[in-house]
Amino acid sequence: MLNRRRLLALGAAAGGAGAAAALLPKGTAPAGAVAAPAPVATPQAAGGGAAAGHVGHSVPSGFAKAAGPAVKPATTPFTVPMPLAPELRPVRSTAAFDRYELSVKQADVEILPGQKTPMWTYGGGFLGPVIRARSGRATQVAFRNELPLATNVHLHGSHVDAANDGYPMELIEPGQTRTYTYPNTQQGALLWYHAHSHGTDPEHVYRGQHGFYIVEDPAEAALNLPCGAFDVPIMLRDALFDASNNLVFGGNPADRNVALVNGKPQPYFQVAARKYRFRIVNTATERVFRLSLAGAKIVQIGTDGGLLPAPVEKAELKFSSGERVDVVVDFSQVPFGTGIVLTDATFGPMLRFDVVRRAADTSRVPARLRRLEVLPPATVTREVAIGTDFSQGGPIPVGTINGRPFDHDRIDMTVKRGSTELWNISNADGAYGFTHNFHIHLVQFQVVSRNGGPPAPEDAGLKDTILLPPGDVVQAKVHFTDYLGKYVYHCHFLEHAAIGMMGQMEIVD
Ligand SMILES: [Cu+2]
Repeated sequence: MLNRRRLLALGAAAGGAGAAAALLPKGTAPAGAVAAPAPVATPQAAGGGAAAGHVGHSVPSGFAKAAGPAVKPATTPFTVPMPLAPELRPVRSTAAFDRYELSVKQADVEILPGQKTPMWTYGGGFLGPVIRARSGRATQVAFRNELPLATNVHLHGSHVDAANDGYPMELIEPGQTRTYTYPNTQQGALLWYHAHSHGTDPEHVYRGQHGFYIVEDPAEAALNLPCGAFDVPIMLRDALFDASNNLVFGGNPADRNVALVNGKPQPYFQVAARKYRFRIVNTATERVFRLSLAGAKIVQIGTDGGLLPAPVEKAELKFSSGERVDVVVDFSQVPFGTGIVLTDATFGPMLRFDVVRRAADTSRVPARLRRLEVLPPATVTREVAIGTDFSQGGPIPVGTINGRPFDHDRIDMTVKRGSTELWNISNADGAYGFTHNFHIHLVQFQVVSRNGGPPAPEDAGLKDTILLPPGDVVQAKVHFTDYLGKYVYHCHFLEHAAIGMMGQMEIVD
């Protein structure tokens, strides 16, 4: 045991970005887990047999090809345009809501130039289509599961009743349709929808179950930020391919060697010499992006839960799986014909903006964007420690919160409706060097402190997911306003949540 721990700690110290990967030496699913007829495996360590009965489906022959050994695809940078996500149109609009329909289905998607990659998609494309909601007006989204596997949908960042939150044990069986209703009572923000089936969601998200959901609100519209064609959602993630262009799942997420920008490796994006708003979401299952831009300034205007109180110029955007950054880039001072490159600290060049034309620009970035609500005083303080337990001795460690893996039959904390709480959220894996992050369903919280000092720059505003480097402690103020019921909180490195790094609260009167 000690040897194992020591080895892992050493590996973590030496491995840098590979540190978290050491946590899952065999991956959460064996290599080739999608190869027919092998079952889609779920970690046995997931806690309480939580996933039993919901996973272990056999993948029908021909549904997904077995992946061969991973390769590094040879692509030429900046030769393909960055695609834009399509917008989903409502099938019906009433006085009360807009109804959307979307299929979850396998499709061959072009990621690498001229090649097809089988994926599990929303609507057939790499990017789940943009669902555009208005604050104060409900949406219904009917998801029809055309996969031969059970799945479900969580709208990440949404403030929604428990029955519509995509609880990890509530699945949509193959051939079934489930309609989720979202009230959109929150302020404008980029949310995203994705699979949240316990134990299997790392694979579902990795294979393509991720899409954009934008809440717009009138106060935000009145600010006159860049809008329309100049308000561009961008999805960043990673991938690993075999020689036949299949996605390779399993193994070490840190080994995924291709970064994808709206589903393409190193695309270009032609822009006018004016301001653009880019709403960026990290949909990688386990990844921290650190982006910088040479040649123009990045001004961050928003984060997970919507606009910041004021714009902030950033030299680097640092955000982990599930987090969003909302930025404005002004290309008006960039000479025509110039390409400026968005670069990630790990992957290097990600995306080139090519300034190719003029365009009128009456948009602005006001000095004040949105007042941050002052939350009531907290009446409860909780400790929430995220960790890894190797004591079971199996091939895969157990992920824990406060020492225990997820058990859907256990309520880990009972929260009083209307209360405000302080959560001391700590990464207890400092000795192993594992990075985690932390996502709370239902709420947008405010970071009070990090490691006893002021919040980090990336903690500002309304957050639903925060990065937790090894040993970090974040104090967050969380206000529970209206909904009752069971909600989960978890590490949003999905491979970690799948092995148990998840807990649940019940909100009661
Ligand atoms: Cu984690």
